[in-house]
Amino acid sequence: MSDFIGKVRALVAQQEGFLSRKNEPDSGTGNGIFQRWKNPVVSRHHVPVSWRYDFNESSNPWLMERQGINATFNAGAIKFDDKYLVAVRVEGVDRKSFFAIAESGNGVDGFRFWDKPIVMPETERPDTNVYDMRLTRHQDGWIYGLFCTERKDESRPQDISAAEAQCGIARTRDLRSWERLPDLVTYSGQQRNVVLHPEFVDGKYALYTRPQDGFISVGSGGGIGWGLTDSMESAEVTEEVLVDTKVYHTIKEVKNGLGPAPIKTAQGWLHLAHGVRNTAAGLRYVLYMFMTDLERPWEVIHRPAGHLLAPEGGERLGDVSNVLFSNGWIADDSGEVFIYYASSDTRLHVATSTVDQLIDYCINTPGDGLRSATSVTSRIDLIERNAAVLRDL
Ligand code: M1P
Repeated sequence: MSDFIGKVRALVAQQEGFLSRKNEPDSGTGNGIFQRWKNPVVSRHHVPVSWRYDFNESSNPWLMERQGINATFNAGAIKFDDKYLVAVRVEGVDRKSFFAIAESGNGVDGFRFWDKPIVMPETERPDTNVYDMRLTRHQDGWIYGLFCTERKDESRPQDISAAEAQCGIARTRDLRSWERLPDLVTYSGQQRNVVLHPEFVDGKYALYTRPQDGFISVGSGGGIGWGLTDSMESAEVTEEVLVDTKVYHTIKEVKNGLGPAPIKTAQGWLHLAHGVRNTAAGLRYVLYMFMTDLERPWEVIHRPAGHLLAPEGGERLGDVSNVLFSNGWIADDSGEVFIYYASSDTRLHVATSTVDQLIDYCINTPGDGLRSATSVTSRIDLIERNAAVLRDL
């Protein structure tokens, strides 16, 4: 065996060892609502070495990593053929993102990428960058992937950084071959974080939107929107109503956006979203929940105050620090819920919970009274109810 082949073997074996690592619950983080798991479930080290190195000695005598990977984050998720699949946003060192499916047998470890990234067809107007796919298994029988398509804002040719975000749409039956459909048409300037509701509403497809004036700033865009379209083959939302608005001095003061498609329960739809506020250290992204009415999914019925998950420890650091973002979760038939969340635009984690716990969290967590005084009243109420229990201990 040549020295070169020996090095290739060592690379493959090293990665195999890494991929075989078992994950375990992070014992310090249980709070009765969810359980974080210790290791990220997908990191750039999970990306197959054959996607990064050239294994030909004559073209790559130094065995250099020719096409590095920068990050693996913001993944859509779905249970498919009894496996837990995540449609990962893989970002190369060239800053271009693409989608790739990683699969696990138990949802918490052993994630392995399929043999190749997804080949996402383009429209007549090619995407510069695609990312953050939300997967929805729709009542019509298709699996839809809705994602952000980013292109240069041609109306501002002098500004190199001027970008435009819109909602790209594709569908599949097997997650391997994808049919690209025309981008969503809305009458807001830009769109990101668009999510397809899994069921027809009044015989139409229903979309959660996030209207925004600019690429980063939502401007007059007031929050998470809702609109209907007759078809996904030429999707057009003519009217957006607000489901969950941004609110002064809350975790979603600057902007918010829906995460994955909602989970249907007997008590209503469970929603996971991200809320953003500004700080002296930059934007802070946290995850929060709310529930909407079963028949009228655009009407919020429970809105617990504050965040469900916020960046902790190593999660705080990465390419875009102080960010948690989620666009994928899986609810098993058993009621267990796997929340896939990314930290700081760098790596993907999992936290587990159950549908019952998340419903209880949404229904019984006090809402935000929007003033310090109301927060104190609510906390004193809790302290006084607990005092009786503590007395009898
Ligand atoms: O960098 C944090 C996130 O910023 C954007 O989300 P939003 O449009 O809600 O601000 C997206 O680019 C997302 O991918 C990214 O994680």
